[in-house]
Amino acid sequence: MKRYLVTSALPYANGPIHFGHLVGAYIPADVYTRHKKMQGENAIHISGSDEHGVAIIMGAQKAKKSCQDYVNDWHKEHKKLFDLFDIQFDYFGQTSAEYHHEEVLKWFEALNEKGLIGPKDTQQLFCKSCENHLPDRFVEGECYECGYKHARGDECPNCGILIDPTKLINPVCKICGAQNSEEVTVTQWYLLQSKFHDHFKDWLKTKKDIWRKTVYPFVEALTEKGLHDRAITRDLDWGIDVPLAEARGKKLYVWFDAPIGYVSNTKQLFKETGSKEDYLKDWWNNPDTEIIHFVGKDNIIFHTVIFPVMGMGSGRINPPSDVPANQFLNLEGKQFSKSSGWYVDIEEAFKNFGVDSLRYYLLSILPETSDSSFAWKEFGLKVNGELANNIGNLVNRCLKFWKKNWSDGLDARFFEGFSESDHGKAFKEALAKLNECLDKKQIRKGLEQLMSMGQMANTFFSDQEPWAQFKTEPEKAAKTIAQSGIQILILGVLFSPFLPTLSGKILSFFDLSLEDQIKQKIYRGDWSVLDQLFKEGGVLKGKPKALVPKIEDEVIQKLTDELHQGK
Ligand code: B3M
Ligand code: ZN
Repeated sequence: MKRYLVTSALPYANGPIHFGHLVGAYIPADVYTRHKKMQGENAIHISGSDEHGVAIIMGAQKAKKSCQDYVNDWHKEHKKLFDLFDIQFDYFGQTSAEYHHEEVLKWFEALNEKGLIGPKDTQQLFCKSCENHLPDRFVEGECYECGYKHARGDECPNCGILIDPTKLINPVCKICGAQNSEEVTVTQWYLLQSKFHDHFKDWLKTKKDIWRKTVYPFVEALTEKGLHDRAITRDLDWGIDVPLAEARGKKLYVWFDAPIGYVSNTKQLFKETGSKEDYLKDWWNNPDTEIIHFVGKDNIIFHTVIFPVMGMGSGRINPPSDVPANQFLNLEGKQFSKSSGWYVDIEEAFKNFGVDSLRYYLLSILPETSDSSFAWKEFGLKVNGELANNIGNLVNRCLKFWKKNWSDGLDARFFEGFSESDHGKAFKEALAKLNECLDKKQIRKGLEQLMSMGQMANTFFSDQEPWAQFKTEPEKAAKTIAQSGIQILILGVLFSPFLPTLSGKILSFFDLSLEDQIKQKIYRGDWSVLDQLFKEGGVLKGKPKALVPKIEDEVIQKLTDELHQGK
């Protein structure tokens, strides 16, 4: 049987999660994994904190904390936020943990044995004022390709090229702020990717028709002329020790160890749950496993080139089946920027609107094919006009009518014949399309498809006019409500990957014991269970109420004003 190993980029444990992160990796990965689980597939979602590297060291210095305390604190923060947003992981670990270090050393040794790691002398910047080596983000300067003033030593955030820090124009030390660096020669160990070029190319070609149009051509163009060897060691005090006597005092580069976190966290999952599964043989090295890395577009190179080379080269794991990278999310067309006040406080947004409305809006603007934009006005319009109108109102109207007129329950016969009815058949066709979208990881389109099913259920309800039927032919009204009720139950199940909280609320109105297996059957379109479920008739629990609170115009206006005033 197939297995689905879903990963989402390990967030750096050095700052808050924002909406861009959520739509870039975590929400899509969450929806996809939940979808696969609902299909009854064997799927796991793995992630964790990325806790090494220069950015962490600088952050800890600024916060006046030890690196370990600093990353532990952010790790907790991130977990809390993911919980608020219903993002579910089978394991969310830490790369500073012992189990991770052990796994990384095995990779280094395997690659070294295969001749894919070797030392080279390189030119590096050294700050003469504070006497520190300045790799990666320890140095900033003008980009020699595009002229952007704040290119970092590892990459230029403007044009996206990987930067050679010694070529930066007017380099500035990020530790002490001095413009007083010199080039020095140091030995670093390299991942000798150039040796792996032909093998890599043969593999990459197999992805041509599978990967997104925003991913494959980009990777192909980037690797056309050959793979570059990449330094995987650094002169730092925080990180994983390089396991070579000649490299004493050096640490492994954060991008070498971080993606291995997917693998070490899988191992740890099985260890902690007492599972007999082997993380390599049964999962990472199993030809039946689909390995899927959800990442933002700035992480494409690492997940489509370097990590696959590390995996294939070491022989420890298979390369990914798919890397569904997402584009960027802006705020009203401009990049989010906390320092200039152009941002949205995510926890406050959660307090104001709750998880369903925010997740709904974020899902509806997922930057799957191009950059997209968050805007408060649109948020209000979509939540009120789509989620509240289409779904919330229908559930409320139908179930209230049911409760009011048949509080002891509706007779079983009214629920019969759903699958064979026109409205049931149309629903099933739509469900097949929804499954197809999600299988292709087109999550935004999948949500649109689900909302169109909501529309169908609305049309059925209004066309039948149960309130009018009730006056003249109460039996007909009973049938309408029962059949609408089934549609609502199905919608409730189908919402579970997208809006798990809303899904739970909808399903909680029905006095039914909906075990996972039953839900999975409904999800897969095996609707014979419906007859089974309603064979004693249909009873409602509790009091139906509005599920999606309307958002007031004044609230949206206030948030928009505050944003533009930079509050
Ligand atoms: N922490 C970069 C980022 O958060 C990095 C991803 C690691 S995935 C192995 O964008
Ligand atoms: Zn300095």
